[in-house]
Amino acid sequence: MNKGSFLSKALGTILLFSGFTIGLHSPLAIAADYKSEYKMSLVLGPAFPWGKGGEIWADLVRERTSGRINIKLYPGASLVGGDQTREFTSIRQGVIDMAIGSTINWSPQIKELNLFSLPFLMPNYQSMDALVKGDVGKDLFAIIEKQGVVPLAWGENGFREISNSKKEIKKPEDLKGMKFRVVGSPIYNETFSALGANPTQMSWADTQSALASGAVDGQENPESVYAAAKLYTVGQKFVTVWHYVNDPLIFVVNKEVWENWTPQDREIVRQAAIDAGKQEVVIARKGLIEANQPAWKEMEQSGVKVSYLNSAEHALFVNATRDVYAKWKNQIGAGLVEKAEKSIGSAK
Ligand code: X2X
Repeated sequence: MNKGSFLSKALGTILLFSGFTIGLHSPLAIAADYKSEYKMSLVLGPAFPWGKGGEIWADLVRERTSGRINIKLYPGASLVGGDQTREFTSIRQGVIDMAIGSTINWSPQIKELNLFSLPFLMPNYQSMDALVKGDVGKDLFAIIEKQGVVPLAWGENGFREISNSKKEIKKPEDLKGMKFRVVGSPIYNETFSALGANPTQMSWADTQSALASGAVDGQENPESVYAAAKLYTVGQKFVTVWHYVNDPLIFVVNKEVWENWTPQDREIVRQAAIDAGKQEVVIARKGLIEANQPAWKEMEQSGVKVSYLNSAEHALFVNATRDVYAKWKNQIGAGLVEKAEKSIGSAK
């Protein structure tokens, strides 16, 4: 081998090697390990604040990763056949890559999330904020993380108000014998039973037709859900704004999916979740935090009778559900509930 060809071979090897190295570290090579689509599970689609939050999150991630992470929305809990109470298990198992889920739907797997379903725990938005932004929120994220799911940010479904097709509700006796659709955690059955009603557990997917057919008389959901689903068109003409619970939303990613992303991309996804969560909360509270709650005023224009409780009426509902609260305080963990009570007390 002459000197010239040796040099050119050596140069070729160096070029080949450095080219290989560059190739490995280029964004394209990394993207090759990524899925072409990440599946995001949601119960409600972009017509609702919840799904809008999902859309914002997915869009921010796509923009900020230049398309390396491409997320598709699957509303209607369609990845679990509409059974929203199975969503959390499917995220753990990797059937779902990421999700924005309600604490109610995940509480069958994580009992501590029933905290937000304790009747009349949170009197207002300040108490909700105090919980999710404070130590309670941190504790709950640690619990979720231990279950193998990575929590990133909080959003909000909203204060859940009661509606029905029969009559105005102002006191617990008014619920007597009425059939109510409730969501998938036993605490709702117990709360409605304590109020003298006849609760029946049902997924959201089945709820609208059950209301339309009269199989159930009433339901409970935030104003944004009531309005976007036009529940007044399926006979739900009576609403009582009683603020008995508020379900936060949690933005999460499956752990393996998370670990497969570069640290830089993880940070992008986390920050996008935080940004989307903030925007989603603003959308969810629109028309509800202003004086006179214009969102409910608008429903009145659709022929809905919207009722509010004075403090004496409110106290009757609190008293009627006191035993449920006490029982579930222990189930959830008295320590966590006391921390939440304290946090709410100092937020007032
Ligand atoms: O099913 C409901 O009522 C809903 C849409 O609010 C939840 O997923 C908790």
